[in-house]
Amino acid sequence: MKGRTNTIHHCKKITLPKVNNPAGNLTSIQENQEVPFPIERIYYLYDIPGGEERGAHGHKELQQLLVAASGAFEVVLFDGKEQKSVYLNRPYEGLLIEPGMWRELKNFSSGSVCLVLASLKYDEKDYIRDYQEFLDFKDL
Ligand code: T46
Repeated sequence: MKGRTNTIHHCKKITLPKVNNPAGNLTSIQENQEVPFPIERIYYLYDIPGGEERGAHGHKELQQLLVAASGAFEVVLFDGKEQKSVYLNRPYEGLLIEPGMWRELKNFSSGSVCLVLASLKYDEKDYIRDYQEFLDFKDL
């Protein structure tokens, strides 16, 4: 299971295609092209009250692309040993998160929308919501 051995260095910010138009820009995302996985699910976080944080869990198998479709927010990734913080504030950039990352989402700007493309359907069994269990999963 790759989630056990993945590190934060397997997660990266990517630039998505942007079609510029004076009438408004457009970005498209295609499975197995801009995202390296089949897209099984799309969901989005919105109406996030100021000061709220989301996440604080890991996934065993799930791959995701996070996009700040509107506004901005910070994603902090931990692999159990190292951590990095990624700021998303452009609708043509995405953060690829590989399985086996503890993540925390914070500092949401007012009106921000976090769009998520996911490789699997929703399954609570894929979640690790306890940090010690996460470290055990990572064999740390
Ligand atoms: C992640 C971050 C960025 C569903 O019923 N279906 C779904 O597809 C999802 C994602 C969640 N839910 C339910 C499960 C909980 O009862 O919605 C509730 C809130 O989910 P959660 O507390 O996991 O929400 P976040 O914002 O902390 O995390 C979500 C995703 O779960 C997670 O994969 O990486 O967004």
